[in-house]
Amino acid sequence: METKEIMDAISIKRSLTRITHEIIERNKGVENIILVGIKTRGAVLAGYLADSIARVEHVDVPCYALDVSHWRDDREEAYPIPELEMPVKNKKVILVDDVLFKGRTVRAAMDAIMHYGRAKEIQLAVLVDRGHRELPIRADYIGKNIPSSLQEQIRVKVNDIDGCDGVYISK
Ligand code: 3GP
Ligand code: 5GP
Ligand code: MG
Repeated sequence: METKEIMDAISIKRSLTRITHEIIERNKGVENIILVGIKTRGAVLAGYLADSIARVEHVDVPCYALDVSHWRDDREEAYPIPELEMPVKNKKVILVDDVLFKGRTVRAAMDAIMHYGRAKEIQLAVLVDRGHRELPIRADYIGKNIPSSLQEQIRVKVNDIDGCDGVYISK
């Protein structure tokens, strides 16, 4: 199996810094914004974005980690609704995930957010968009577009879990 690095720690940092500025520009600041990262690695990336926003705007944006298993359409067993205090009512929710592929995880995440309340708006930030959508879903903020074949695998590593930051593709 051949593995190629497509983003190193510095390029991930630069992408997240750019996305930080895009979020601030589009929303004219960060008032009323909350970050919701999809577990597992999306939640770590949401934390990185929160740190980055704090550096630029000097505001601590609330950041939550969401497990969407209960709302997925491809799980045989039943998953309970996670006990999570996540006030989304009237908030601009920025969903964060590592890889956007078929779009089904984001669909599940949107259902999850609706469960916790009526958000004012939901926006989507992903580190990697690898294409192959099966649902009409697109990201508002993209670290890197990585056109991929269905046979390829993209591996996102984050320091807290994997000991380093990087994105790799293997075939
Ligand atoms: P994550 O939860 O940290 O995002 O789905 C479990 C893990 O497997 C995910 O980690 C994800 O990164 C990784 N993964 C790699 N390839 C795939 C894939 O094709 N589909 C899914 N659902 N996960 C994948
Ligand atoms: P989707 O539901 O859009 O097909 O997949 C999105 C979710 O599945 C993301 O949370 C991501 O973690 C995981 N995923 C899907 N494909 C890949 C992939 O090629 N690489 C990695 N790292 N994760 C993937
Ligand atoms: Mg993920």
